Amino acid sequence: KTRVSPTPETVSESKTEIQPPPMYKVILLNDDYTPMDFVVEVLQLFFRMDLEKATQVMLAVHYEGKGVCGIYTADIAETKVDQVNRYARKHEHPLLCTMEKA
Ligand code: TYC
Repeated sequence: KTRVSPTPETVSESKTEIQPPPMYKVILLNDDYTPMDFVVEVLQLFFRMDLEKATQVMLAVHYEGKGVCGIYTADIAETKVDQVNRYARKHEHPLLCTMEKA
């Protein structure tokens, strides 16, 4: 028999089971010391941007103070933040990466 409307159970499930996960913006902060080339390299390495897009995002951060590198689920965003901050420290640059709820 063909159903023409959802049962109450289906309506309830659609509310409790198919909500998208919370998303987080990964943010890059400007500073006075990290070389522009290094920031472009980071954006290419960890956010899969091409040279043109990475340069555009780096300059936006440089002039506006901060910028969004990408939007991810909590686990992926945390991993990106950690990778960028570790990579910056390894190369002795003060570059800071953080996240906030989208
Ligand atoms: N402001 C830095 C400079 O003039 C460049 C820079 C851009 C640093 C973006 C950090 O997130 C950053 N060398």
